[in-house]
Amino acid sequence: MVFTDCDLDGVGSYCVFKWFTGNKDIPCEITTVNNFRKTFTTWLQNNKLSNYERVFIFDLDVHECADLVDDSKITIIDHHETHVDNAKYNKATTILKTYTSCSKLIYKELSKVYPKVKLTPQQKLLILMIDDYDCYELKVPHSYDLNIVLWSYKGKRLEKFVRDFGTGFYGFTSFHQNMIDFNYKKIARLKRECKVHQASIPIGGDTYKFVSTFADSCINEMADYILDVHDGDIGLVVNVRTKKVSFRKNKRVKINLGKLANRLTDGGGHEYAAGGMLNENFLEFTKLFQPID
Ligand SMILES: [Mn+2]
Repeated sequence: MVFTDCDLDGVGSYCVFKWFTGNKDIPCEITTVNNFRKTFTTWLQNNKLSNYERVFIFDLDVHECADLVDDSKITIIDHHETHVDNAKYNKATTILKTYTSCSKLIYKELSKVYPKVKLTPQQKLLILMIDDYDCYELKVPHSYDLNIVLWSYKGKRLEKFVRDFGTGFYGFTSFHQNMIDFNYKKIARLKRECKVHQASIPIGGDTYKFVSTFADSCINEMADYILDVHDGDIGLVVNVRTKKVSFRKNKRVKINLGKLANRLTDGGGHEYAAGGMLNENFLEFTKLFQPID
């Protein structure tokens, strides 16, 4: 049984794991860090750990659920720095390393365990694309579009991704291309219509230019856009629908967004991408912002 993150790196981790183990039908549930406790306890109501040879958890910082997952039946593989720093497990088997993606970490680790398994160029390309997207380098062609395709699926995302890319990346079909084109049009509209606010905030001896906007989709794109157009240091995207705040930054800025998101919004994440909740503390913080014409 596999539990994995619902994002591109999470579904990719599942694919890579299947390639190495050769198991075709491994049951899998996708979830998120925030929903993991609920997903796992719901699953436990109808399942027993003892009925499974092994249960894997990929690409999820579950250190706050150690009471649930610290079991000798469980293997946890993750690349998030916050997980590496805070992990306290006694019984579970773990591979926790700060890495650009969990998919690549699984590839590196399982290559050692299964030296006879040789992946195809298309499988390796898929890992490369997912890794490139998860660390948001965006140097590998189409890694960005691959993520759009995943999030454009309506329901059964994991199953559809495995159907389309479960043997590696062989290019996009016209069906995928339509999803990608539709997304670019939507982003162009959101950029035209968005309102931006800004504030200069001193943190630890330096002053940072914060820019913020509202959006309930295309969060990365909108953050990049406002950072770029208004030469911001730190970009915030507020999603009023989900009551979440996303943090992104200009590459030149040396500040850990995971820690900042934790302080401002009870959240967390990576150095370069983080998120949290739209809480009282954050609402107070937004009073420092002024609209940009
Ligand atoms: Mn990841």
